[in-house]
Amino acid sequence: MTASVTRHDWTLAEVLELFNQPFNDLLFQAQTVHRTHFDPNRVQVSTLLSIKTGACPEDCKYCPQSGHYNTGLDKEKLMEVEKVLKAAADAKAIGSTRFCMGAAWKHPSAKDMPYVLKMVEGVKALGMETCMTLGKLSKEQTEALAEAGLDYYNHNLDTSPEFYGNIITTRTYADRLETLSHVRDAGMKICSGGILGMGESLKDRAGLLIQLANLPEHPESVPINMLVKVQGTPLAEEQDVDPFDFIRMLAVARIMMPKSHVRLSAGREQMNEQMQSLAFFAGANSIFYGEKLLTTGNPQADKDMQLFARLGIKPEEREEHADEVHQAAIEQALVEQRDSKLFYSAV
Ligand code: SAM
Ligand code: DTB
Ligand code: SF4
Repeated sequence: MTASVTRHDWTLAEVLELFNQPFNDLLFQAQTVHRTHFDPNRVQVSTLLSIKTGACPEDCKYCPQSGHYNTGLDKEKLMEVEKVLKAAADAKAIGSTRFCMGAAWKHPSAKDMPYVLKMVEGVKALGMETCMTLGKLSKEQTEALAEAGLDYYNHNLDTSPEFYGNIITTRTYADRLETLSHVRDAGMKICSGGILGMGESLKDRAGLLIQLANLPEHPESVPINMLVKVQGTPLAEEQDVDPFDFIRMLAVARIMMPKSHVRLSAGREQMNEQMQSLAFFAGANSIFYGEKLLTTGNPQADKDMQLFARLGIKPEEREEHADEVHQAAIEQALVEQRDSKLFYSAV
């Protein structure tokens, strides 16, 4: 197989073969593909904000925001536009280039759409890339978001079609595919991936990647989440994913979707730095940056900058100004690292 070919006809047998290679062979192949299309020392950084939290009518078994489970989460109605723009400006100031706004909705309502559109316009005006994840979209809503300047829409397939019904019963797989096709038709970029650690089999992991890679165009962004186990959700007691199996998933995603950004997404707080560096070697080249995901924790920004500095990784740029901000953040992190003698922590 040629390392850099973009394909849309993956079969289960082929993908299982990729997964079942010896670990070193898989990582070498993934890193080779990665280097064909990307600077291996650049990682894209996005920041998340929950613009409407909790009381979601959907029953996704992994999700702390579902109204079906009692997770003790503080519910919040749609945030004011000004507050969202302030959070975006803060994210930009620490060097994030993309701002992702998430709402715990089945779908946006007609009443909420004007506010959501203003958020897109405002974040765009700050010079950041915009991303939203608001649930199912109608064709008209998708077009309005594209017109307002939305760059990316995040809508995860989450798992294979076969396993999906064990996790979500209130929204179908076909609904999700339909939303993704509206997003494409409106000319926006797609961010779509899934979660590991929900009790799925290797076949289901392969099945998810096949669904994503066999779309007419690969999603530009593929978030691979490690389940964040939240008390009160039905998946709170699921078994941990073997760290090497998680790395294998990233590597296979990299090989199957060679030109997509693969995001080392939720769950980084539960990963040590060695595992994260292996994830970057496997071809992950995007992270969520900032101390909170939507409702759960994420590593502190300065910790991430220190890790980047130690690995010689630079945040991916989108404009001149961001360059200066990132450089300053990296220099600051290096100083802090020296001060805390982190260089010697491995001995
Ligand atoms: N409500 C919208 C929807 O589901 O389309 C948008 C927000 S939802 C929280 C976005 C994605 O976050 C989900 O599709 C899922 O993949 C991921 N997610 C949610 N809870 C998670 C958890 N506990 N651990 C890992 N990923 C999670
Ligand atoms: C994605 O794939 N992961 C992000 C984003 N897309 C919206 C969300 C992760 C959520 C983790 C649980 C929480 O913080 O609520
Ligand atoms: Fe609602 Fe999204 Fe959570 Fe599902 S993942 S319960 S749709 S917020």
